Parts: sequence; C-alpha cells; structure tokens
Amino acid sequence: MTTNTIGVTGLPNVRLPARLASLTELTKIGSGRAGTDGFSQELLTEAEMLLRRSGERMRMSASHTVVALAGGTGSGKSTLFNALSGANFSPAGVTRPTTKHSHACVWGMEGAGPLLDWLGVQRRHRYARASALDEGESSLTGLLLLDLPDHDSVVSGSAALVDRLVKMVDMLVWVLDPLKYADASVHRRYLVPLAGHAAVTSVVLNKVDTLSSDQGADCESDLRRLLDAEGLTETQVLVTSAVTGAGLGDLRRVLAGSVAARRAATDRIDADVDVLLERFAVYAGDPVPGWQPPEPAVAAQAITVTGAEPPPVAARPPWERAEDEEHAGNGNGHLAHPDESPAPAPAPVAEWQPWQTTAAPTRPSSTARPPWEDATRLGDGTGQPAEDPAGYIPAGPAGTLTAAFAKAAGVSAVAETLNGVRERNAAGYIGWPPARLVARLRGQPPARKVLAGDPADVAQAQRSDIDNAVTVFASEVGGPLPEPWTRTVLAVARSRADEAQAALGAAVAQGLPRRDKVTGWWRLIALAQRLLMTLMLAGLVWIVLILAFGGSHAVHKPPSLINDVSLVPWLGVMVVALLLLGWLISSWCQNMVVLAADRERQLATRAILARVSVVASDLVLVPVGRELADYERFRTQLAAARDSATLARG
Ligand SMILES: Nc1nc2c(ncn2[C@@H]2O[C@H](COP(=O)(O)OP(=O)(O)OP(=O)(O)O)[C@@H](O)[C@H]2O)c(=O)[nH]1
Ligand SMILES: [Mg+2]
Repeated sequence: MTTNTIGVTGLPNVRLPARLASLTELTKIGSGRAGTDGFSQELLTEAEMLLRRSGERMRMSASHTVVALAGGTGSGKSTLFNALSGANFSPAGVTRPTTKHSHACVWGMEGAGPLLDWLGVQRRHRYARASALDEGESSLTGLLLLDLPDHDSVVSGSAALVDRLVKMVDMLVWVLDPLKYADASVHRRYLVPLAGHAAVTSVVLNKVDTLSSDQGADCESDLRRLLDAEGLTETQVLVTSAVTGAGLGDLRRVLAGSVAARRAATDRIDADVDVLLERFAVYAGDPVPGWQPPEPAVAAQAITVTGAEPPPVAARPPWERAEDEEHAGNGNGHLAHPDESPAPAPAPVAEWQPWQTTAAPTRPSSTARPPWEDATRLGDGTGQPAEDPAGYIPAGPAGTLTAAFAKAAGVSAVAETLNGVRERNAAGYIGWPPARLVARLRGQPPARKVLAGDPADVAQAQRSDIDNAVTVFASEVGGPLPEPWTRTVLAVARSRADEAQAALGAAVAQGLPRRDKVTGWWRLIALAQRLLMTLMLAGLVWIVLILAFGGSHAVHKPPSLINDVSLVPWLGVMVVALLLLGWLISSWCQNMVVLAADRERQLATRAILARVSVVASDLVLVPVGRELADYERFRTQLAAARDSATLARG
C-alpha cells in the first residue's frame, strides 16, 4: 500500500484552509490589541497553538487517522487497545496506574513515522499491524490507535502528556468504567469542552461484562442522560467489554468508518476552529456606524462564502510559507531521527490541498514564527487592503472634527485680521495724502505702522479645544463598537493629538498670503496721487504768486501768468477740482481694495481650511480609519469563517 492510495480519494474539507486563514487574520488583528482591557491573551495563545498544530498536522500523513483511547486509570484503555490490535502490546494490569507512556499501534505503517514522531510516541512503544492486513483487517488500514496514560493519577504525572495529545489527535474515544462513568474529572475537564466535537468524539462504557444486562442498560441510559445534559447530545455512546469482546465489533466499525471517511483530522481542526471563533465573536459587533462596505470587499466575501471559486488561500497556506522561510534561513530544522529514512519531500504547493503531503513537520513548532507573521488579509501575501483608511470614517463626525480643528485654530479670526491688514496696507498707497494728513493731525497712527502685527499670531490653536474635539469624535465613531475597539479607537485618535497644535499653527501660517504683499495697481495709484498732489501744490503756489505780484504791479506791467489776478479763480477751481479728484480716486480705490481683500480672505480661508483638513486627516482620521478598517476586517473574517462552517455542515 502506498500513502496516496488512501489520500487521493479522500474528501478533504476544502473550506478549512480559508477558515484557518481567517483565524490567522483574527489572531493577527487581536494580538495587536491584547491585554487586560483587550483581546484575551489566553485566547490568542490558543489560536496560535491551533494554527501551528493544524499546519503541522496538515503537512503530515493524510492516510492515517489518529485515534486516542483516553480515560481514567483502570477503565480498560490498554485492555481495549490490546483487544483491538490483537496482541498484548500495551500491558494492562491491576496496579494503578499501569500505563505511563503513550503506546501506538498502526494499521499500515507507511508514512506514519513522522506522525508518530510528531505525537511523541517513543520508538519502543510503536507497533505495526502490517501482517494483520491480510487477516481481514483491511478496513482499519490507516488507523493509528493510541493508548494514553490516565489523566487523573498523581502517581503517573501524565496529565500534561494526555492534555497535549488530546489536543493533537484526530479522534477521541473516552473509555469509562461503569463504576466511575460520571467522574467529574473526565466530564468537566474534557468532555464538556468537546461538545462541538461530536463528529470526532465517542464515549465507550467498558467492562459491561461486570454488570447484569439490566444494570448495563441502566448505566448506558444514565450516561446518555448525563451527556445530553452536558450538551453532548450528538456524541455517540458504545458499550463494550474488552475482556469478553462484547461491543468490540461496533467499536471497530466506528473506527473503520472514520478511517474510511479520512476527514477526522480536518473535522477535528474544524471543530477546534469553531470553538475559537465563538470566543473571538465577543469582540465583534455591528458595522462601523454610517460606513458601507466597498463593493470589491463584498465580491471577495461572496466568493469565500459561496465557495463558487476555490478559496483564495489555496495557493499556499501561511504556515507553509513561514516554515519554508525558516528552513532557508538556518537549514537545521529537520526533526527526523538519525536512523529514520528521510521524510519524503513535500508535494508541490502550487495547487495546494491539505492532504497532498505525507511529509513530517520539518522543525520544532516551539521555535517557529507565529503563522500570521506572513499572513495577509486573504492569506495571499499581497499586502495591505487597498481601501483608503479615511473612507471608513463616517462623513458626519469627520466634518465635525475638521470644523472643530478650524475653530481651534481660529481660522475665521485670522481671516478677519488679514482683511484689516490688507486694507490698512493699501491705504498707505491709495490713500489721498491730504486726508492722511488730516487723520494724522487727529492723532491716528500712520497706516503702515499698524502692519507690524502678524495675523498668524492671532492663531494660537487651543490645546484643550483640540483634545475635546478628538474625544468627541472618537466616542461618536468608536462608541457604538464593542470592547476593546471603543478603547483602541479613542487611543488611536489621541495618539497624535500632541502634534495637532503645532500642525494647525503651521497650517494657518502656510495658508495665509504674504502680509506685506503690495498689489501693482496700488503703486500706480500712489504715483497718480502724487502727481495730483504736485499739481495741486503748484496751483496753490501759483495763486500765492499772483496774489503777491499781481496786486502791487498791476498798473506798470502788462498782465502775465504770474500777475494776472483774473487767473486766480480759475486756479482756485483747479486746486479744488484736484483735491476732489484725489479724494474720489482714493475712495474709489478703497472700494476696490475692500472687494479684493474680501476675495483674498475667502481664498485664504479656503487654503487654510484645506490645510486644516489635511492635519485632521493625517493626525486623526487616517489612524482611526485604519483602526476601523481592522475592525471591519475582523468582522468580515469572522463572518466568513463562521459562514463557511455553516455551509460545510449544511
Ligand atoms: N471485567 C473486565 N475487566 C476489564 C475490562 N477491561 C479491562 N479490565 C481490567 O481492568 C484492569 C485495568 O485495565 P487496564 O487496561 O490496565 O486499564 P487502563 O485504563 O489502561 O489503566 P491505566 O493504564 O492505569 O490508565 C485490568 O485488570 C483489566 O484486566 C473489561 O472489559 N472487563
Ligand atoms: Mg493502560
């Protein structure tokens, strides 16, 4: 028999790789948020161990189904083991406890070596039933039966060994003694937590030969009732006598059925995943308020859930990448025993299927990197999700935060100041000098000196306003989420609040135009005003000259431009007209300046607001968006893993 004579015709659980990839993602997301207020460290450790264990199991023989006989001391595990294997392999005895090491019997040894290494069964406790295959036992080919030590004896001290193997095996057969079948140490510690593992758990009531048939029936129905009360309604109960052989045919049939179905290993892992998913579910709640999932995510999800296409992780599961990289790194990860023939090379992984390889795990699991280190969103190694993190923030709270930042930065006050500065600055150019002189005489300061103040000085963003805005925003967005997300959203939102004050100040300073900016036409008007002023002064001087010379020499000299008194009224009209013209030009330009300053203020406000929203986005919205994206990814992965479990069972 070759390994694959069994393996290739199996019906592997095709959804399991996708579910494990989802569990990898959940663990990865959770491990960044572990702690007393966060994800349970115990849950994360268990998930990590399951991912590691399942990866190791899936890299090994798909041809073998590992079944363990477990139970209290003296229940008859070793006697059953011997009866099933047809030889006195594991000594049974009256001294308690008898078995101190796990014993294994394999029906069809080929490919089982690495599996036995992984299980930690010592070489001297391994037995093969190759010869029995010719004696009508071919239905058990592929069975790897383990006789475990008891779990409750202090003397054997093997509880840790049992606990470890109970987690590793594909199927568990709990052997109970009629005198101790309700033993709490078995029920509470092992059976109740395995309630979801009915497909891979059986309970055997042994030593039935020590009871009358009525007592046996009572015992069996009482055990059934007890199991039902513990939620183990689907767990099968068998009644046997390892001494007389009663019920052994049924037990053999159950084992043969599991071996033939070749899905006990995946069913076991599936059930383990289910248990962990339920524990992870407490960290998932409703979607982020106001956020609609983007279309591509929905499409990807649909594929995973409906199974219309192969799971996206099929190319290479995360644990294989992690293992390969480590081997490339140190090359010393091989566990195989020196006298063991080398393990066959793993099957090509391009078309990865869980059962394609019989290779051993090639390095100790304890030193391997956590499987999620190489895992990505869909387990395909293609990197981070493509969506914009800020897209996860509902528009309302984002707008409120930006507005609050703008207010904290004093944007409107700064813009007002800019208006005033610009108008005063312009007055120095377009103002009518006589009017300025009058203003000066009245004690008003010259326009240009007012410009010493920097409008950016007005913008001292208030730290307390910023903190309040961030807290309000975080509680609005993260408040409806379950813990620890409410807390992590708040922490992330606050993580860069320290930088906000300076960043808002810079946003205002950069968004403002130069305060000493001089528009070209101001200079032209200033020139024109000076010209008018000169003309007006010339007119005045002319009048004075006429009045001085014209009056005294009017009789002796002919009238000229400097003594013709009749020119004075005209010159007076001209001076007044120039005065008026200068004033008109000044006030007309003043209107133009006010309009331009208003326009400039609007542009500056827009520019500053754009910068403020960049600050809000960089310091708060994007970090919080990433947190919300992780939350949504957590929900999506959890839903996908749970849905595919439902579909698989359906
Ligand atoms: N009458 C009767 N005795 C049994 C049966 N199965 C086992 N025994 C006896 O019960 C005693 C304990 O059997 P073991 O097979 O050593 O029990 P165990 O569960 O392996 O015990 P540990 O190795 O100590 O955990 C032995 O004396 C067996 O002969 C049975 O079906 N009927
Ligand atoms: Mg024993």
